Amino acid sequence: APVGSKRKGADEQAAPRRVPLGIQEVDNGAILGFSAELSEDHPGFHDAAYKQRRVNICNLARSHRIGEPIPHISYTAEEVAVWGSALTRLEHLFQQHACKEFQRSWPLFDLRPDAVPQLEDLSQVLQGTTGFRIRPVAGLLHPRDFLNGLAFRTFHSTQYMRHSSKPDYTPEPDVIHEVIGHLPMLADPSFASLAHAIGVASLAADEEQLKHLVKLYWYTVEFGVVREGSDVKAFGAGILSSYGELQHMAAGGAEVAPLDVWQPLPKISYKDGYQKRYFALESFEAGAVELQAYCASLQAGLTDEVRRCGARQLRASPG
Ligand code: TIH
Ligand code: FE2
Repeated sequence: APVGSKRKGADEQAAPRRVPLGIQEVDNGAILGFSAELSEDHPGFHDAAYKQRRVNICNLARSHRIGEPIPHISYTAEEVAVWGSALTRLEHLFQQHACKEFQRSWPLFDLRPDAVPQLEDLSQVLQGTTGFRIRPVAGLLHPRDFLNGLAFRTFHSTQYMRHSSKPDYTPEPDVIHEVIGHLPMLADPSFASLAHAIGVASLAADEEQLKHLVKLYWYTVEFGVVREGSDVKAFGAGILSSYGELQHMAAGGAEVAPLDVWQPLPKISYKDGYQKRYFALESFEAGAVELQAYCASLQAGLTDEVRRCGARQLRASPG
């Protein structure tokens, strides 16, 4: 039987869970990790100035309310240097290793090495393409909250910079990962509708289904690759934002397997470094159809009330 499709017995009551009807009802305050409290193995753990900086930026995100502009951050010279070198080095690899959808959206954001862009400006660009908007967040959300955000065309994004001692790979999301990895893909209409479908499916998913949905999200939106002729190109943000991971992928450092959305996927981990296996879509369009089919199988479980609200959201957004 396909994973995540287990049916509840007629008399087995599902645990009561309040399904958000709009983005205001999605919690962005409950942070699971990668917030201001750095673990002992974090490269910034012994850097007091870095830790204070993380606290300040996380507090700004916590105080943000929907509808207000995203707080402006004055990035330090050191942060700009980390950004600039990541951008310059990654850009050299994109032409050969990023998928065509990514390359098409890339110029829209006009990213430059001499300034870290502000999320508010980027959110405006995004809203003019696919209707997605950015909401700042202090760290890693519960996966249900994060995916629920996508249902309302909202992408939760961190604003802090990775530590300067480890610019090529960080196990946590940071502003480089969000901006360089995620935003160009979210500006692509077919990718955006896929991300939206995952979001709507998450509204309907029970705990078991959510686990599979999170893996599908991870092996596509974060670490997906796609075949273009005889080449394999990256579209996952975790590959595109990391010079180390992108080189690893380009050098064939990991196995590439076809993605079957109905089959179990490997456990995900933030701690094991570069991926050992990437999952490939045969084409972006074909993969999106498969993923949407899985998502639709969950959406069938939505109540009419939530479905109507989702439709209102769709009409309300320009994309
Ligand atoms: N490893 C990525 C990077 O260095 O940019 C960040 C993340 C990807 C997925 C989760 S965190
Ligand atoms: Fe991400």
